[in-house]
Amino acid sequence: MKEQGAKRKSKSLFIGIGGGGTNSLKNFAAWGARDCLAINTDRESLEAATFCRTLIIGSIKKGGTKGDTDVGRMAAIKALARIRKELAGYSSIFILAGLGGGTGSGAAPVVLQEALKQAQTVMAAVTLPFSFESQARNKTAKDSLARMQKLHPDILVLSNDLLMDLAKKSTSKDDVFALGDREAFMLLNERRMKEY
Ligand SMILES: Nc1nc2c(ncn2[C@@H]2O[C@H](COP(=O)(O)OP(=O)(O)OP(=O)(O)O)[C@@H](O)[C@H]2O)c(=O)[nH]1
Ligand SMILES: [Mg+2]
Repeated sequence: MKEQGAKRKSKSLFIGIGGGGTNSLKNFAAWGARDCLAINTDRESLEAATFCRTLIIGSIKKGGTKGDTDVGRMAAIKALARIRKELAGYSSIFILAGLGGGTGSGAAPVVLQEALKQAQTVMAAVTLPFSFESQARNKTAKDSLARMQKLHPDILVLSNDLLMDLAKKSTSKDDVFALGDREAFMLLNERRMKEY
């Protein structure tokens, strides 16, 4: 049985985790996502996220985890009570993260596990790193995705390489990311429609 939690006006919560996840969330908010929450270990990045609610996890003074998944995961586990409070009362929860760094890759599986306890509909949309990014980042992303898929089958996986292929040659990196965000936004909304 799912927990009911506090009643909220909007039923869907969009969560961006880490730097990439927060950037995607910014696009989602601009396109009309109402309840948005950014979770990060990086204070500066969160301070700039004025378009949404924010939740700092961990105790890093400056910057993020610098690619350390264990630090990202532990930060989320220690913040679980606060995360639970933020997620309470939503029937749909959508999680966004760019996998490959330490915060998104470490914290997203923890947040996903909590979301599955609270909401009827849960979906995640994640990006895999470009192949020109380091092997370590690609492995981090693969491991994190495997962890998430073990918890839940409904994970939308976008490949940054493929997005780059689909984009026009002159397109900037931000526009390539926006292309993926748009795709994820459409698919997640389709899922929300099915709830009614
Ligand atoms: N979709 C999307 N992906 C991004 C963006 N920025 C970075 N990424 C991808 O996401 C991966 C993870 O990067 P970040 O999100 O910055 O990492 P983080 O989760 O904040 O982790 P740490 O900074 O290491 O603690 C990168 O390797 C990129 O492939 C973005 O704006 N949008
Ligand atoms: Mg970061």
